[in-house]
Amino acid sequence: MALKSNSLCEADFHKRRERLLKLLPDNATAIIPAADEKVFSRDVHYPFRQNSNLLYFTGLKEPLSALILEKRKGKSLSTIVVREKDAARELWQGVVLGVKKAQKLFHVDKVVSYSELFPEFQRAVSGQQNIYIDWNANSEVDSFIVEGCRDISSSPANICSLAPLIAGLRICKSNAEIALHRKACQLSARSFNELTSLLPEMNNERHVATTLEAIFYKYGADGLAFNTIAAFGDNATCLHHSPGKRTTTGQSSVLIDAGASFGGYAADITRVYPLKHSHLPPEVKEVHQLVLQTLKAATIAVNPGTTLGEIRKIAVLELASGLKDLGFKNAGKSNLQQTVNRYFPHSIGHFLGLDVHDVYPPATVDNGRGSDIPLKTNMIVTIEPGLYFPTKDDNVPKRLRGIGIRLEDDVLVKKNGHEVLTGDALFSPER
Ligand SMILES: [Mn+2]
Repeated sequence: MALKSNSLCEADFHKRRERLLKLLPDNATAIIPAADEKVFSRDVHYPFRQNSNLLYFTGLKEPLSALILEKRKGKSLSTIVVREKDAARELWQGVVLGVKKAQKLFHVDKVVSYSELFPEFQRAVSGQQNIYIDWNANSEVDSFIVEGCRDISSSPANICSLAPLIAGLRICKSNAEIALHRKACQLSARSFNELTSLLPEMNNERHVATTLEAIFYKYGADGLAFNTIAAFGDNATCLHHSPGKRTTTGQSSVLIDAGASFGGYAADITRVYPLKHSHLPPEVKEVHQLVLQTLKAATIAVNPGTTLGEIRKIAVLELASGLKDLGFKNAGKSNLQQTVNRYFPHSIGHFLGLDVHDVYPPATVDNGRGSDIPLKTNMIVTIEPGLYFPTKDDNVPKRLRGIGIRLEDDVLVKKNGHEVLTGDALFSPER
């Protein structure tokens, strides 16, 4: 059981809690629960993934824990809830922190055992005017709030979502977080490069995905940032293809979209490589070159003040002129840019952090992936243009049907520009 995110320490987590307390109005309580443990089958669980918000404010990786922050008449109170120690259970499930150790570790006012969770919630929300909940992390806590809060609170309380307040804190990264991201990106890039020399020996998509994951762990990853995508041939035209049994027979290329997490922070890289040969087939190479050129044009545009929406427009222009060269004609009423949107149906990128599709404050007009948020120094975004040509589409030149290319880097916004954190990941294999 590892408790803390690598180079972050309790002083960092304490500072974050203080910042959230400052954002809360007076006479308010905020509740951030641990994630649910998800059942795989009967008494077997999926690997536990902590609620990123609890991780952000405490570093706690255990299920059955929570953070409660209160402000009453100007005074603040911080409470951490942890599972009590139990030797018989710990024999099976591993050692937990326990109340006594948590009291020493955390700079909080109170530590309460999990068996006291609901009475503690009742006390914490009683008489408060505003109750802020981190919804959708824990179904038991959600239903407690929905069913119980109205009866418990002596005055009619406002129940609101904590998500916008927390997203505002998480979106710009501290130097310590950037160091962890950099490490996640570097080890992921190095793993991609190492994988390329093993591709000629691979049997099927799952073999490719798990081989890359093994290399992540060899270099010290603490997990996967998301489920690895490995797609042979025309499987790459499915954006989130799950690696399956497809073998290398008759396949010339693989699209891999994957990333390690390090210290809890995500990397997210996409590359397309030849499987057996040192070069992609010429028609795949044509599309690859266009997407690569688009990636470069879009990456250059990453600067403070610009938005992902504006960067996408640059990418669309680049792709539109490229499609013309590839032999696409204006289809009926739609112009080339509309044609681009058909074959590039996603955003140019997303914020990156503890979550691979990281949080961003709402109140944006696009209701999408935060594409109208002006980028600021120390935000991290992905840039990932792609083109996906279906196998059956008469508007696509025949030689290009069934080709899917996406290329993706992770980019740190800096005061005077940007830094490509995944720049070590080569676009062609080392063979
Ligand atoms: Mn991505």
